Amino acid sequence: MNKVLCLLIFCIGISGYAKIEKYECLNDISANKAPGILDSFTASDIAGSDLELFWTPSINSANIDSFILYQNDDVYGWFSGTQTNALIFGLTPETTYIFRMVILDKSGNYSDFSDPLYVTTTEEVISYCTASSFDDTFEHIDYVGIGEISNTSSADGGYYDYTDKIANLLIGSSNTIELSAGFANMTYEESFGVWIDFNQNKIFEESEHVVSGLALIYEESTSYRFLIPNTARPGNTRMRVAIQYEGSPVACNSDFAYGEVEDYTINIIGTQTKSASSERRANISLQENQQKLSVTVFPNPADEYIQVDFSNKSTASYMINDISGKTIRSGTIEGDKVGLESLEPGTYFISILNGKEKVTKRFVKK
Ligand SMILES: [Ca+2]
Ligand SMILES: [Ca+2]
Repeated sequence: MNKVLCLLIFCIGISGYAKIEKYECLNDISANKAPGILDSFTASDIAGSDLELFWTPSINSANIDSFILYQNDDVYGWFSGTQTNALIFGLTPETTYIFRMVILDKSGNYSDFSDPLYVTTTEEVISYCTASSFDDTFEHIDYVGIGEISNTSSADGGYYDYTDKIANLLIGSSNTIELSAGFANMTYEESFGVWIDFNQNKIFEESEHVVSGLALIYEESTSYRFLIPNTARPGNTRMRVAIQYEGSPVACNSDFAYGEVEDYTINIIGTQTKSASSERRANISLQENQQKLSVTVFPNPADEYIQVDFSNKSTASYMINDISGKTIRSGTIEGDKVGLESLEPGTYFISILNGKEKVTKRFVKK
């Protein structure tokens, strides 16, 4: 069985019969020239509907053409030979998924499957935890200043939702937040805490605890500096500010005695970039780094069209395939939009070709 036919069956892989064929086919190929599998294959940031995968090939990446990622029995996507991570989204909460990888080397050989990686998504977190003091009459947050936010307030009843107040901050930037405490009569020793949900999973992890300090100056703001990490997800992000009398505040405490909690919004601007430990991908702008043809498709999920933003503005063509590999539509990109009329709701792959290079992105049609 030749490789093209093998791959076709490999991609179809829907019926039980086809799965058997796929297995035999890949073993036949890999028995001839197996280019190696993975040294590591891990998942992190596992949430209710998304997670991130990281992998390390066991052969020199210079010899790898593509990684083909499987989610259960379906092709999730093709990734360039230099890529080592991917954000997987649209998952069902509390469900176990099996991820496997196949490597296509630059000689056209397909590896066998990698060892399976079993990942169980968590319970979906619908909303942020509550936090509120029992009594804010003695002390309260009376000023929060960061970016465009400059909010003076009184005692708000233990908690107040100021998420309509938005500060635009650049990813990777160092920032200053100014906080001050207000008191009814006399001053007390208070502690501030600030959390920003950088990975937007609706959980304030300790790694997102950006400010922890005493509020010592009555009715004068105190400045604290913190960094927006390169791994933060772009977009509107919840920031929680708390003040507490005696002891350090925690992000989720709806029953502490004295103090106040306020929530705000930080709009993180920019693209997630490669950090020292990992390279992360934005959930809607699947930009493949280290490729000459850099492509971003959005919105995702899409409705009437997807906008294609690519680095090389020369004439480019496109091809849309469904999850089975069947070509649904192809043509030349006019402007920067590709219409999705008549496409049934579901998952598709769009390939952008500029004559020399090809980049494939996964998207969802609503
Ligand atoms: Ca207040
Ligand atoms: Ca978080």
